[in-house]
Amino acid sequence: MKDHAKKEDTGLSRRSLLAMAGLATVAFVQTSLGKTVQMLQPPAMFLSDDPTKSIGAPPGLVGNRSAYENPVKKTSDTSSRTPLQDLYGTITPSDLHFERHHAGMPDINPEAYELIIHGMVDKPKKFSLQDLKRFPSVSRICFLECSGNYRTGKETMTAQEICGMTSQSEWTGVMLSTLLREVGIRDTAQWLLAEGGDAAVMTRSIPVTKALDDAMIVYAQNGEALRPQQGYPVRLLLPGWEGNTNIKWLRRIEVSDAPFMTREETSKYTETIKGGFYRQFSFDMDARSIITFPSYPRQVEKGWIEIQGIAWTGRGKVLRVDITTDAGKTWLPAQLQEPVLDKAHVRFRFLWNWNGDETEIASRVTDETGYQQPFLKQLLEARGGVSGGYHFNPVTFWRVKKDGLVVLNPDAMK
Ligand SMILES: Nc1nc2c(c(=O)[nH]1)N[C@H]1C(S)=C(S)[C@@H](COP(=O)(O)O)O[C@H]1N2
Ligand SMILES: [Mo]
Repeated sequence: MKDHAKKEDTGLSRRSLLAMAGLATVAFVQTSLGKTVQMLQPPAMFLSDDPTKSIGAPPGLVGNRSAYENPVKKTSDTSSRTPLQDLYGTITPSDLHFERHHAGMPDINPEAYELIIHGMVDKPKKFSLQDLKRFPSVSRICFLECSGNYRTGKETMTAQEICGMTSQSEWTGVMLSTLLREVGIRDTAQWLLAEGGDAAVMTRSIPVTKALDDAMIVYAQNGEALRPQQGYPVRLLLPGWEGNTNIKWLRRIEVSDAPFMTREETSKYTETIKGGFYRQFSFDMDARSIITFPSYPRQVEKGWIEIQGIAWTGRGKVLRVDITTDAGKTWLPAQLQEPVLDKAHVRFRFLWNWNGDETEIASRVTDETGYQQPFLKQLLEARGGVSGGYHFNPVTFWRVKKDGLVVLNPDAMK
């Protein structure tokens, strides 16, 4: 009460108090009564309004992020990246989910929406959004990653810039197998075409085995309707498979006995391999991990540091994540946050007592199939010397400089 009364008496404006905060320890403040008051550095309570002394803001129709927090996506004309270094846990807030649009984001009226399933089926059908919601629903947490998720080249790069095209949500919808049974998929069917209703009319061929395994037709994300950026009102979700096969704004599925050889699987989304060959239909996302704390542009102090990051694999579960704090000489297992979900981002933690010497830190994941995240050198060898492109997932080394600044080592050839 005393402090509150004092503030009212002097009539100090919030602005003058805030201005004082940035000045010397002694300040002269003009009050509304014309008195000049000399104050030592004002107590913390004076710098912000004391929240216990007045009624706070009322509840609103939608919540909002604290005005003190400002995680943002990094955008280009055709994509945006999740700020991995600013996040906690494993669920990506929906408004920070990465985006990749080949021809912009369409505006689709859910009332007019239809999904057509036809081809090698007994009863071709059109499903409205309401029709889709009448089928038994399923929810699943999994990551979605663009296969072109790799950037490098300089020290001053954030985790977001390096590999921010991976995000995780809880998705809700209907199993694609349910719909395929509904239309009577024929035994001879081998592939489906999934087609988007955007200006790119994006199409991919999907093997029936995946469609009947864990493919979902999703209409919700993190408890609410799918976001327009993620394919509103309906997208295909293929857990663990490269982002581009997860067709957004899905409008048509055609069942066939052969792949359709669309532009996205002939001129695009193939990888060079040794000997001048190309790899096609590389659907699974390989295991990958990255330390997100500490990472550029953080500066750390000597002593205990909880190294943290995320690891994931499109082939099942993460088995282990190993950490090096001596530039790759020795590796020790990190702790994995339970539950470790299938085809999902997992958070790992590792306690490190930094002695202040310059060093490099890195994480390396092994998945349950035994696959180990490759070092850059191994990947370049396998790809005939070509860096980047699709499915490029090298171990990422951060250099911790003597002054504590953490930067990327862009050419870690360990
Ligand atoms: N219809 C349609 N589907 C699409 C795309 C698109 O441009 N059009 N982009 C694909 C690519 S390349 C990726 S990586 C993912 C990205 O999904 P997101 O924007 O929800 O993160 O959607 C895929 N599905
Ligand atoms: Mo992508």
